[in-house]
Amino acid sequence: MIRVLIALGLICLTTSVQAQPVVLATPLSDDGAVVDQPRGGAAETLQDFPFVLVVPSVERRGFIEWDTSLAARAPLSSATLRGRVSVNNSLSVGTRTIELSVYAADGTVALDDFDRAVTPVTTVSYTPPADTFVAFDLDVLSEITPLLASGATHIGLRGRSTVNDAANVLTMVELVLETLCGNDAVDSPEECDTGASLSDTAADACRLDCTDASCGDSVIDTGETCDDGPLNSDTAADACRLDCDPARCGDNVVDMDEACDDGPTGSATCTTECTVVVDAGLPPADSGTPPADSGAPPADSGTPPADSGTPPADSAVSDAGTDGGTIPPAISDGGCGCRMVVDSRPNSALGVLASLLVFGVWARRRRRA
Ligand SMILES: [Ca+2]
Ligand SMILES: [Ca+2]
Ligand SMILES: [Ca+2]
Repeated sequence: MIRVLIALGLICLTTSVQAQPVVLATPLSDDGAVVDQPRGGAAETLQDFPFVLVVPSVERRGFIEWDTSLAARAPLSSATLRGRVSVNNSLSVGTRTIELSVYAADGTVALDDFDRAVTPVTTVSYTPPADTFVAFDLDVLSEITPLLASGATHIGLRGRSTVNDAANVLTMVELVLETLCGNDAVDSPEECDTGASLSDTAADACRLDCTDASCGDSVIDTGETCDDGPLNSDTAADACRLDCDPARCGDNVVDMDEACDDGPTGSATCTTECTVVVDAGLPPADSGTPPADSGAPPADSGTPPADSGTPPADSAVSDAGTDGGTIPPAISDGGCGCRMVVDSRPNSALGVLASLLVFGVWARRRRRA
């Protein structure tokens, strides 16, 4: 029985613990009053304090601006504007009524804030000297959420008197923004929440707006080859595609080094390798490569090559002066332009001797006769 009670107690304790919202820092950027004196036309001067006043000769509108950049992406769970409109001059001028509005600010109170477009939130009234201030505690979530969503990095409060009064001033004002994103518990409509480890730069991390890492968040996560965020495109050449895969042949976009791209199945004119199909009815383009050697020698025509008539150069001549005198002496041809041939055969010498002997016998017989 005791164990059952302890268990029930633990269950109640567990279910009663709720993750607390995270209060976002909203540091004061600037405050002051914009003065229109004389009234009409553009405002003329600035004052350091957020005075609020309207009389026939002058109007002062009070402004306070906060840096809300931390709320740029975090989905807000609450936005509260608290403060007072206090007397700066407690003259009895009847009931004073002040309009309170919010606006997308830039962090600096300037003359052009006098006529800046605003979103009215409420009006507050009080009656000095009996009252010295009127407090306000306003839920402004529905008013500032669209301003932040449109890109505002600062939020401003404007106080404007709607009836003639005496000087008032905005005091003790704070803008409190809270979010459930970052409290380490997944609250609807969050996709994830890892508390202090939320990140817009780490791969696969839960993002600062408590959404899951995804293709298109400018971080290459698991399963992604590329991610250029808003530059991902399924139509731009060489872009990271919307599925976080790189540009490729077959994605229907002609990218670098592709002659064409008609999708994954190609077409009659473009191959699946993204090259142009050659028309089969036309001769192939000259590839610049000579035909292959068949290996057969050219047929012999039977005609010897023509004699050019020019004897080959005598290599001995070109050696002149470099060959140390080893060239044999030339044989004289007696100026006949021919070359003498010495027949060294022994039969030729015997023939000559026999001829001389016959010639000698014939000559002797002729002298005797
Ligand atoms: Ca959360
Ligand atoms: Ca990604
Ligand atoms: Ca392509």
